[in-house]
Amino acid sequence: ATGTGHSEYTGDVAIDTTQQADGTFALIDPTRKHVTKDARNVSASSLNSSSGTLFTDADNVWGDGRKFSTDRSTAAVDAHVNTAKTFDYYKSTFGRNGIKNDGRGATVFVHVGTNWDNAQWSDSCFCMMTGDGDGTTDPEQVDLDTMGHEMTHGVTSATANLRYSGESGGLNEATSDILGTMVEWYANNPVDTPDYLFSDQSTPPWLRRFDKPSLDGRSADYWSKSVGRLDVHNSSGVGNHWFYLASEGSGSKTINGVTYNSPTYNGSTVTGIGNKKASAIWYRALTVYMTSTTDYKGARTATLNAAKDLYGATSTEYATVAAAWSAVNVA
Ligand code: ASN
Ligand code: ZN
Ligand code: CA
Repeated sequence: ATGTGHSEYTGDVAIDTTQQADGTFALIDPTRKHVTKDARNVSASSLNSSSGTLFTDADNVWGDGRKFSTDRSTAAVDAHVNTAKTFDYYKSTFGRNGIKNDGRGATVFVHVGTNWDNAQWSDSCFCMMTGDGDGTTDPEQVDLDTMGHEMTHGVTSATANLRYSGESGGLNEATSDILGTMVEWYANNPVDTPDYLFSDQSTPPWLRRFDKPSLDGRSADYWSKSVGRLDVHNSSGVGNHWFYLASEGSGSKTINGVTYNSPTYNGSTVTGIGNKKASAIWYRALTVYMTSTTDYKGARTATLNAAKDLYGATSTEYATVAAAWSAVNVA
């Protein structure tokens, strides 16, 4: 069935639901197969896929469109439709049928924990878990790039399975930031304009950014031999910065009203190939060439191999991949 959702972040949206035997509608996506549940404030570490309660509704009109809503189904609208958008991005861009490419849908939890200002993916639960924000400035963690980020952790687990520590952990996080952001570019929603800012709706003005990751005060702009000792959400900066440079190039640029200024390690000027090509190269590298122990040097090789497959060894795309890695000090 198709319901109406009064979402928190993108206005009124169509929402795919399933009518049950008792006539009520449930947040079960009939084609993409994900199921959205209320975790009832149980913590992330205590949840499994049978925890919580399925959202049901009599008239198939959901939510009240407000942040920090007392209507618990409001965050569920965003989580449910943004998971659907992420599924559609993978299907239409890469022909990928869900997280494991087997059509299986995840369980999506909202209202996890108490004032839990976070979201995460769990392999063991095959779940996405989202918290309610910090209760003051950060609302529910169910916006599109966040849901794209978390679902992408599932895709990474099912493919390269990048180990979640050291440089491979930074690459795992960068993969989720990059492809999660590409879901936002795919959706191209005028209410959530595509950008190179991550978690800009749910952690305003943004949690991380791609043009100069160090602007968050923690992330690395460039590779160094100690980069793998940073938290994985900060060593990811090297990969995120590569993605920005490969997509948009170095220097200053205003895109959809946001001004970016991207520096290079070696003082070079990089000209971008656009984010569709840069992300297609990353996805092929992830799914064909990267392994659990790939480090930044290995990511350079993996993306060059992917660029060679997609565009040829003498292409502008191949040369740009190399130039962008050199510009983040991965030689
Ligand atoms: N939001 C974080 C992530 O997806 C949560 C975590 O680090 N477990 O990376
Ligand atoms: Zn992550
Ligand atoms: Ca964003």
